[in-house]
Amino acid sequence: MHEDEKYLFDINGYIVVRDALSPEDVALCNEGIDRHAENIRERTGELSLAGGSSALKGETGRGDLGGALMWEEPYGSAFRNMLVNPRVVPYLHEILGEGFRLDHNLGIITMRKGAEGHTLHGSSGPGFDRHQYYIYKDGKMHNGLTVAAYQLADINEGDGGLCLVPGSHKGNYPCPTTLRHATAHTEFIKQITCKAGDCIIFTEATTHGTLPWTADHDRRTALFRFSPGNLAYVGHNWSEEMLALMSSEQRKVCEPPYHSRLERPVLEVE
Ligand SMILES: O=C(O)CCC(=O)C(=O)O
Repeated sequence: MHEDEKYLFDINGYIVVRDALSPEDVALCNEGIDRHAENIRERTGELSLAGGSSALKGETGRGDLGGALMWEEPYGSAFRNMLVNPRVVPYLHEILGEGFRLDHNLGIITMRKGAEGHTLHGSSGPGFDRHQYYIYKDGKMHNGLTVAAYQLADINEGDGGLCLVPGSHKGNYPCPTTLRHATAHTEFIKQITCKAGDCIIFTEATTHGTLPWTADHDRRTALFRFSPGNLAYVGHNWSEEMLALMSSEQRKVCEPPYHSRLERPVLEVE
């Protein structure tokens, strides 16, 4: 991670890694999603994420699709490879430290035109969240739960999708409800524009959410949540069935949380 990028992550709480996936990878992932599209669950009714906000409401819910790490070939591999993507790993080594681990199961987000947004959330102030945090100490940053969101479709200005409040990972006071609902202070909310193949990395401490989707094409994002090697947010173990599909490098990212001095395996990507 270049010094300029460290500076930008430190002040903003996020960074975009361009061209993390090739156009061929993006096409393969989209083909896999098309083949599993009947399993997309749109979050309507009680599962709505818009929190009653007039600014975030939509005609339908955000789509969630799970299970991609175990899909049939060649689709499962296309997603499993993202765990050890050589463009992205050096950023995760700097942000989370060597030995970082997959914390949540992979979630694919889909949004079709008219899909509602998601209230803004994040874990900076008030109070310290031991699982999701941003600290700068001893000349380096330390992060808890961190997202690597691979974009599988372009996101243009005004399309909606992921939004962040840059700098909010250092917040101390409670985030106003009106900002969480995107009904006030909207000049501080930044929609992140991207090309398919880019990867947005952000700390969960940064206030973030989703703006309603307005584009004619669907949004598609593969969202990985990673923790430092000593930490777990979600308390579950990966199934033997899933681990059997992983390469030895990919399995290093699926280790449980424990101290790095206990011979924790580390990815070789620099
Ligand atoms: O990418 C997005 O739309 C935000 C996702 C998110 O924050 C969440 O699902 O908790």
